[in-house]
Amino acid sequence: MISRIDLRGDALTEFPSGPALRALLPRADFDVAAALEKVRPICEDVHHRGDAALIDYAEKFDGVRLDQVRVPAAALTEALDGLDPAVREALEESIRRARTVHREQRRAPHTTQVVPGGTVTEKWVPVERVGLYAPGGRSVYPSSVIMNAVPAQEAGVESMALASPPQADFGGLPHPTILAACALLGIDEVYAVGGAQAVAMFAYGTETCAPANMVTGPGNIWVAAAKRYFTGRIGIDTEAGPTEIAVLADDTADPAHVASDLISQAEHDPLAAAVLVTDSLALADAVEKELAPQVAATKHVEDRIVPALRGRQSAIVLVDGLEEGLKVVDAYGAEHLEIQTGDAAAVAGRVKNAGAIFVGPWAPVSLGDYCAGSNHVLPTGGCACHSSGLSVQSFLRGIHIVDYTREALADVAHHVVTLAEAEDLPAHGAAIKARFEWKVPRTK
Ligand code: HSO
Ligand code: ZN
Repeated sequence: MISRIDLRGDALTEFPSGPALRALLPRADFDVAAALEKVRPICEDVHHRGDAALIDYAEKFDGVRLDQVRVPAAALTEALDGLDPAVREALEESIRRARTVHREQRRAPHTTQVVPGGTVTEKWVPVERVGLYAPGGRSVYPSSVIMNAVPAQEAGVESMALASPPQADFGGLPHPTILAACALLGIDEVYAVGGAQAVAMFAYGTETCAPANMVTGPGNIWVAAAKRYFTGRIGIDTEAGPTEIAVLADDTADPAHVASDLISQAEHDPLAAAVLVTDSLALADAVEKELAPQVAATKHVEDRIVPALRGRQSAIVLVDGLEEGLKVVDAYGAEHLEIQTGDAAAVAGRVKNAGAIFVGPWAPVSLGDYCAGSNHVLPTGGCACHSSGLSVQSFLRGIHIVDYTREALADVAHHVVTLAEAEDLPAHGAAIKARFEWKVPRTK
């Protein structure tokens, strides 16, 4: 069901590191660059034809002919009224916990006195308008609406709109649980638009949808490609690739729990990655034994879980000890990393690359997906070595405010002029000298 990669001493002469180690580890093919060429004409069509293009693409890709792309307010209220009360309660708890965590990520302005009379203040300003994307089809995740909206709201983003594909089964509206989540979060500007065309709608704006400064939210490869297409023009969160779970475990881990956690993320996508890194052959064998019956007992088996576990992106990686295990998980840089070892908190403290870390037996990834309070929009594909998950910070811009007195400028003027001359930019120096009767003041 799942392949093995043996990195133990008797299989290897020397433990690899850096790119050599990364090359040995499994990863799905997710070729955003190739998809880019396909989304370019769609994006440009939306640019030129606006809403008419969006309506045509809804017919072509989603099989519904819409009169308008904006979802009427009444549809949001209706969706909330029709929501299962238990689901409503759970979503509300998820929102509450996410708010508790994200509220504390807000940033206050900070002033540094560099010299007497010279200060630099960093103030934090929210992005003005954000477009959130929520996938439809296989992945209708109201939890992802929460994970995108809450940090934006806590950052103080004033204008927020959501796009999600029209569903033929629901009269051309986005899925009702997505609409209900919007209603719970106070998002009233919603569009029945999916895929790359939704990103283009936010990037360029159309007759009904004002352009946004930033687009966030998960999606398929077309959404990722459209985000890449517009990078530089708008802000994005990440180009979300297929989801990943890595578990670093030793012989103290419960194999049934490790297996169920691997399966839980394999459930998302046939390209989802499930990676177990362990120094215990007994645990590896026991987890593998657990997989078959647990897989057989769940849903989404043939279409997602089996291909995900069998795929080249999933494996059990055997190592000699925890030190090597840590090297492996750092080289892999998982979206989600569970630590199921003795003294898991200490081990977690040593991890350098992961989107989010789940410590010990009682913090499975599923908890983080819904109700830990943490964010589940996390870097995939190894991007955890340079990027973070979504947070309040993602929606803020830090702006430096430079404030110097005449004396403070005079004090440092000769250095500025010297550096300007060293860079052959005399006009830079002149901008200083002009303020001091064309001399370089020397106060010291
Ligand atoms: N594990 C997914 C998020 C998700 N899980 C949504 C369930 N619903 C990526 O972090
Ligand atoms: Zn999940």
